[in-house]
Amino acid sequence: MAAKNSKQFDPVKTLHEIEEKFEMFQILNEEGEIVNKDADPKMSDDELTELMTRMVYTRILDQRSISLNRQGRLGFYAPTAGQEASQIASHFALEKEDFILPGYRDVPQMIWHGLPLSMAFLWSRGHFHGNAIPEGVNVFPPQIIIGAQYIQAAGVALGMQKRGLKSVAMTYTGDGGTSQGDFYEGINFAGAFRSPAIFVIQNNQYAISTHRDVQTAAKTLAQKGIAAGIPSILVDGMDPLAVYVATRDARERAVNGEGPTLIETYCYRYGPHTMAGDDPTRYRTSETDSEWEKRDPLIRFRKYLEEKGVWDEAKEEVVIERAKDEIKEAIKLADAAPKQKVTDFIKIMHKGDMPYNLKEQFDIYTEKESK
Ligand SMILES: Cc1ncc(C[n+]2csc(CCOP(=O)(O)OP(=O)(O)O)c2C)c(N)n1
Repeated sequence: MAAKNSKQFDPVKTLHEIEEKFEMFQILNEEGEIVNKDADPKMSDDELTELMTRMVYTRILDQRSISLNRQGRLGFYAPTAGQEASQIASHFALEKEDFILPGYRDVPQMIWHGLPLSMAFLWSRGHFHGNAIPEGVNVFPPQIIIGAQYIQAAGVALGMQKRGLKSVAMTYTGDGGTSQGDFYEGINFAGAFRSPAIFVIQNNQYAISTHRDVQTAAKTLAQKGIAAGIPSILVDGMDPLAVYVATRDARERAVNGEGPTLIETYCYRYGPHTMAGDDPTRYRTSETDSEWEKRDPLIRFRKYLEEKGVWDEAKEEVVIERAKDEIKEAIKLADAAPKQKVTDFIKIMHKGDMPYNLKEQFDIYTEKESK
């Protein structure tokens, strides 16, 4: 028979009490109504318009990227539709001097942080020019190793802290990423140093085909931050206003020396995991898909903005056309990039005298490429 818990401490009760505290933070409901007036960020009409513009643009970019991939004109691509509030509204709270450490699905945030779209396309094609991030664009190349960016973000944030900068390092992973050791090491390190990091978990509920519920016994992913001693919040990841406010507040705390924050955005990806061939109908039902589509961040934000009189169909059409034109231009630029050569790759990766074995390969490729 299990021993009785002492009167002073009941670990089961403590667990339940902590888990119950993680209520979903929401400001804008599915109908586009403000349901949490106290938390309304009261953004200006221009800010609201800009945020909607970026989300619409990003949805078009997703649609075009999927077509370009199918035509063989893009390489690796991880669809983003459904995650616009989690991605774009969190980024909207950042400043240019902040650093982003993205995962492979976070290309939109990189673009809104200043990465030229043509470079994102080159990255997708595996062209090394896509990783030569321009000076002043504070983004890391998208991380493929699940969770690794969490440790790197803790390091970047510590560097900022040591330099006395008033900026933050923000990183993103998925629900699956929170099962990795790197996730725990990253949040623990940032917590211990109270460094200015913002850790976002985009909980789209699936790590490829594996549901979040079989990855962890934790009721929420946000509560994982508590063990690291850092403020943590569960947010409706389909609500751009709630995601924006959670990130804005996290940034404010970070630059005021109050340390890191963990944000779980509860959301959904409409498309497949990547364009490499997984079939979501094998692990999700069309009923669940349509339930989530009703919570769409663009639909609720559009309703809210139309009601306020700051958005209409004509405005949206202008954004859609602009996005299509810019995507066309960016693909042309990517097509015009010089073919990558092994010798260039070696030159970029190696500074100074080459060891003999590398030199041997360099000479072989110099010869091959001259033909
Ligand atoms: C360390 C590591 N293990 C496994 C993989 C293979 N892998 C690629 S994506 C993925 C699922 C990640 O899911 P999640 O973190 O929820 O992010 P999402 O793709 O949903 O955005 C896995 C296991 C990898 N890239 N890196």
